[in-house]
Amino acid sequence: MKKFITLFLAVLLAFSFAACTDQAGTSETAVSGTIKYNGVGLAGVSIMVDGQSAAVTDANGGYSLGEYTDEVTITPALDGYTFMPASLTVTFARSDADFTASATATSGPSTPDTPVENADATRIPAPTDGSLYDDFENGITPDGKWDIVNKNWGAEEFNGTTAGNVNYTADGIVVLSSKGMYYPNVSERNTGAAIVTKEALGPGRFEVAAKISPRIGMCSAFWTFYYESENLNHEIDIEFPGTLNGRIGYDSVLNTNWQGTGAGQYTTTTSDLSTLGLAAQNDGKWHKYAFEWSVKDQYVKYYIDDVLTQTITTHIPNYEGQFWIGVWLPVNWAGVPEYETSDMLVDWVAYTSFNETEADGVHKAKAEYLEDRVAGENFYPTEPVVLDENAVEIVSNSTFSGIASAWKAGDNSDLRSGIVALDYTGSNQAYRLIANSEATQTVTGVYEGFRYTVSGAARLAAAGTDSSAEVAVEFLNAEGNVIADAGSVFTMSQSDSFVSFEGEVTAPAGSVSMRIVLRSKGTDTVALVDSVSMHRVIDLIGQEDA
Ligand SMILES: [Ca+2]
Ligand SMILES: [Ca+2]
Repeated sequence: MKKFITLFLAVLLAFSFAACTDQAGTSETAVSGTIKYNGVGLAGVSIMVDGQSAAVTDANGGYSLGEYTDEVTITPALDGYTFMPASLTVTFARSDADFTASATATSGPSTPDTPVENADATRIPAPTDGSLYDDFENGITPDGKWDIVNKNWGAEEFNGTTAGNVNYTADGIVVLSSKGMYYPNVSERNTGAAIVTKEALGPGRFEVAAKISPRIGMCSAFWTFYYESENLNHEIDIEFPGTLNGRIGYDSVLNTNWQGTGAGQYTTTTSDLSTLGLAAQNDGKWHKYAFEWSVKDQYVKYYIDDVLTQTITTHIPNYEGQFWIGVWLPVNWAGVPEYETSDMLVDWVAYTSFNETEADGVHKAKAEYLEDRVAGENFYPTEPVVLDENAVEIVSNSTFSGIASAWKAGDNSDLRSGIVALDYTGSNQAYRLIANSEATQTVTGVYEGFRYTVSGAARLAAAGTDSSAEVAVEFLNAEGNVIADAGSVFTMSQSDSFVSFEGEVTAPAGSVSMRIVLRSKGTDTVALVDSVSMHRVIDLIGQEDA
């Protein structure tokens, strides 16, 4: 991973954006082409011209270069791939300078024979035996192993978990959606989702293959739970995000076990994942979350991807409990849900009993305390949903329709107080930036190597003598300082209609968040921004962590 990032940082930070107008074409790209892997465009390939970085392929594997007067040699490069041909010498303008990529053998995941877009390629193999196993190949149904949770807990003023936020895909993935504070439908804001086993489970190994919710503001968790009273609350938790040095993030994990909720009745720990060789867990990849719980030997061992993150030997629960998986809204400690939607995905769950008994100190769960949260079969999803992780909109109110409260003025106050908002152009709505002003939106939980496409449309409303405006993406470190030089991804030009733009950015080392900035300069600037959209580029192949 490190090598991959280093290779592209220089190029990507240069924000090599291609602008195209919806009027007469302005670009003079004389050499272009596409790079494909298994018939699908391969993004992120560095294009070298005579040994110098010149471009990076976009989300569709396409690239374009400027016009050259001499013969040039084009060479693609991406860690983990070889290319056919290895390089191409061009002497004239052409749009078919194409390459075919092949994955090279690595010590990481084996080369899949499925296309890039198929998430199966990087799924984690499931155990073949166990006391309880579900790969959700049949979705999630009333006659299965799970209840669907529809219950308020966490922040009182919010809406807890909502049954309607639980869905599944046709290829066996449970989708637990959370809707943040900028979700368009106000009544659905600040809701999470959870499923829970119908049975109470005793000591054993609990494993889940999942992608936790990538946005900050909700808690993604895996936990056992048995509750009779505050003094008999037996629980084992894996929770994200953690808090390290006062900063909430996905580069740490919270492991806690409980016998009661009072002081001295539980043990809680936070582990720094970087010291364990583990990536920030919202990296878009499948991970395996597990714990082993023994009453007989008095321990809980917590794991991520088979790496031991914590061993706790105090406050070991001794009551069987139901096993929960969900994303929910706690009071404060998981951060602020400044997003529209963020999904947690679950591929499979496996539980293997240690067969410990009452002789070992295990207490059976009393039936009257097992939670019954379902209101019948109507709560279960009946049709699979289609999941496209690369299409999830990162920007809240990306089209500036309605009240765009997700956007803040430069001083972080409500945008509407500092900037003239909502310029109506026909039925469309755009932001209107006045002279020397900024509108920003911050996305937290962004770490080294995270890639995003950026696209949208904007323009200068009139050509003044001192006017300019840009769309920029800045990456910030833990101290809140800009790491990458405030890179302009698009410089607006005067036009009667919106000018579209697209490109890609990658977070450099040290990133913990990014800020999207709409910035106008000059004394007589009036700029209009029609839309700004960012999508995560999740590389499912060829980004082994090793
Ligand atoms: Ca599955
Ligand atoms: Ca718009």
